[in-house]
Amino acid sequence: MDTKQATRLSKFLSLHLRHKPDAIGLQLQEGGWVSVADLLAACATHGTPISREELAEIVAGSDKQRFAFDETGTRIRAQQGHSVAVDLQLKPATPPAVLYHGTAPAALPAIRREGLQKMSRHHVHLSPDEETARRVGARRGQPLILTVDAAGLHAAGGVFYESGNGVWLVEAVPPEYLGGL
Ligand code: HQG
Repeated sequence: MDTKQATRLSKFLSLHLRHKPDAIGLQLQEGGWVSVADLLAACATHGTPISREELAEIVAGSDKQRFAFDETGTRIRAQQGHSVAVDLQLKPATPPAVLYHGTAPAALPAIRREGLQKMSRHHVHLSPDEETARRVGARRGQPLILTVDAAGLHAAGGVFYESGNGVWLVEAVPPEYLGGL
């Protein structure tokens, strides 16, 4: 499979495993899982046939490890980024002292006022390093990188989760924990 095709299929999977499972007749189970067999059947029925081998290649090759199989290999889920109601059953974890968030300069006035909000997702997404944050922010043009005093927010009761692919998740980041504003 070439990169272009892998990206196209990965986007199709992201759309349905995070946002619109019902559009291809799927329902996410607890933890966000769907059966691999059901997923492949649904993809085929909806004009995007994917073989098991291609699916394995996409999961293994995803630059951000967007998807994961369960331990039996019979179920799959998106590791983060959902907008549908789903309990990923992640365990709270202690974050590194500093995390990063890449955003667009246009969002800055609102972020100064309200801090980082989860917007349409379940959590605010934070990156473990500046480079990753830069890539996230660059999706919206010239990126602006904010630092997050994760240790401070954690000490103040902020609950952090690690998504399994290095993305840190938190309900919100009040402005006083942000640097680079
Ligand atoms: C901004 C992708 C105004 C926030 C990425 C961001 C990531 C505010 C946008 C993952 C705000 C939300 C998540 C406020 C936050 N006022 N704007 N108070 N608070 N924002 O896409 O973090 O490729 O929901 O800065 O790589 O950009 O899909 O979040 O710009 O890991 O796997 O509102 O999605 O991963 O945008 O990206 P998003 P994000 P995938």
